[in-house]
Amino acid sequence: MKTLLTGLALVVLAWAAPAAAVAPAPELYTQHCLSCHGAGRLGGMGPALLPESLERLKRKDAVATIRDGRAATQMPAFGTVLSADEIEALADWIQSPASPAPAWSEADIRASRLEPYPPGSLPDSRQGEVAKADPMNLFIVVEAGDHHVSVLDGDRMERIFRFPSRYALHGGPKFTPDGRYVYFASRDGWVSKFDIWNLKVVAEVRAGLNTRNTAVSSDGRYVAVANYLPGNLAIFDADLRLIKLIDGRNLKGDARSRLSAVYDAAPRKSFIIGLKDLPEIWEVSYDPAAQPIHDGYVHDYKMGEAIATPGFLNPRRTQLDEVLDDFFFTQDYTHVVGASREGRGQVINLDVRQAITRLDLPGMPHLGSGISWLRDGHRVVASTNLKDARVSVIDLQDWRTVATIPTLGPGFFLRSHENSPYAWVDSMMSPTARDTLQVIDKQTLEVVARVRPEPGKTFAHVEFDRHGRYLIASLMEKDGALLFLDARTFQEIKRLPASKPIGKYNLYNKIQRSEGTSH
Ligand code: DHE
Repeated sequence: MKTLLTGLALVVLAWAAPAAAVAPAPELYTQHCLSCHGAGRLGGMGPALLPESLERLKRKDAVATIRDGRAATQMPAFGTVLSADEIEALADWIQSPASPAPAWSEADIRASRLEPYPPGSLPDSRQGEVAKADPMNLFIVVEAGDHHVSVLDGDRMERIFRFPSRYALHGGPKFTPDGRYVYFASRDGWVSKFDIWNLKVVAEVRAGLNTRNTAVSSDGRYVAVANYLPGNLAIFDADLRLIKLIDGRNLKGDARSRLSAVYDAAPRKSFIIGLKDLPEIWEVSYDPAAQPIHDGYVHDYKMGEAIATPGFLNPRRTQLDEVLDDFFFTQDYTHVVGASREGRGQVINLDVRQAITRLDLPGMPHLGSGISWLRDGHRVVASTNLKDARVSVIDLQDWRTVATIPTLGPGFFLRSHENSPYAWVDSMMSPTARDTLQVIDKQTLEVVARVRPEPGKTFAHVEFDRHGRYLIASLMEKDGALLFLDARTFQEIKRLPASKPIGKYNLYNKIQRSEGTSH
């Protein structure tokens, strides 16, 4: 009887014990996260923690990051400081909309600007290791594993410099025409201007809270940044001083859009801008002689001298019948070959400002990584597919699909060079074939080789050297590598260790707008 009573008492005691209190997530944030991730979750030393910034992070990974921290970063482990319930509460909270809604005004942009090396403070000639290299055969490499950028001497196949970048750079870095400066955009909106001749970050600005990419005008005078949050296009001068913000609104001003990307259309002296939520494509001229445009739009951002010439730095809109946000441009930039979110393709003529034909492209073409070349006297464009194991090849004269090349899996990037008979495609969207690059003969349109250096490890994104003699491909792993492959024999020549190298960018190919790479 005594034992039974004791047992009952224990049960009652256990039932009555209060559950450990879970502090509200906003309080936990203020106490543990704010010093690095910033007020309003807008980011600071650490990245922004807004749903828009965390779209790519699965909830279970957010929980694991808070609990275990992140190796090789400043993010500590909170597993011993916070309870499991508190960690769950924080993970939920950072993935819910911030209140008040995050804002990033002109004043915020201007106040964020940093200029460690003002114009004129560094030598106007190439210094140190850069002076010894062919300046046009340098490569810039974005290493996402530990958020660094490397500079490679393409002739010696050596890394000559490595520096920490902003958190999560994305998209192609963009070069000035003389090859001295390169601009990087981070997903959190930071744009950094790097002086390649002096190996120094010379200016930075936070252009938005969630940024897609950046473009540099072909005269090197303007830098345009496409933002998701807030949905706008920010235009800067070459030293990253804000000139103008163009809001992602339609003509009537009653609908808004995020901007999906901005590209430089050098032959047109303009930027072309894709909209994520509106069926429009914009062209913003940076030619001071641009004709006035009377589109009825209220241009309410009247800053600086940019509006002195109407039409100049103001959007010219082409209305579409559906939203397009992934593009390939013909070499003269007259035509945009675009795909909708559902993968439907169409061709838009930027001069007549309308769609001229639809494309027969199944699956989800990734036209943004399209490349072109001459085949039997016809210029063709090839595109990978994000859903299907195929590369589509389209004739740019009659817009017919001339071939569908079967691949091992859905691919992301396609690359070649004027001096190479081959195009290289990955299958990085495939769980089983992401470790293999395939080599396509540009004339027969057949896969002629497969390169699989490390089974099971993601192997993707290729960039040729300026002469087309070799190419560099990424082993996209935390302890990854840059593999130098002979362009004719496909054999490995050399390997450099790298921390999840993503994109590689050859100065010459980018500045000359090689037909085999993106620009
Ligand atoms: Fe990218 C370029 C959009 C996911 C690596 N990516 C681009 C560009 C756009 C874009 C619009 C062109 C920018 C330019 O040239 O200035 N990317 C998107 C997406 O919408 C998508 C599918 C989803 C997203 O989260 O944004 C996406 N991209 C990725 C990745 O997951 C990749 C593989 C790894 C990463 O860094 O996030 C990735 N994107 C890249 C790279 C380029 C790029 C390496 C530049 C390619 C080049 O050679 O120029």
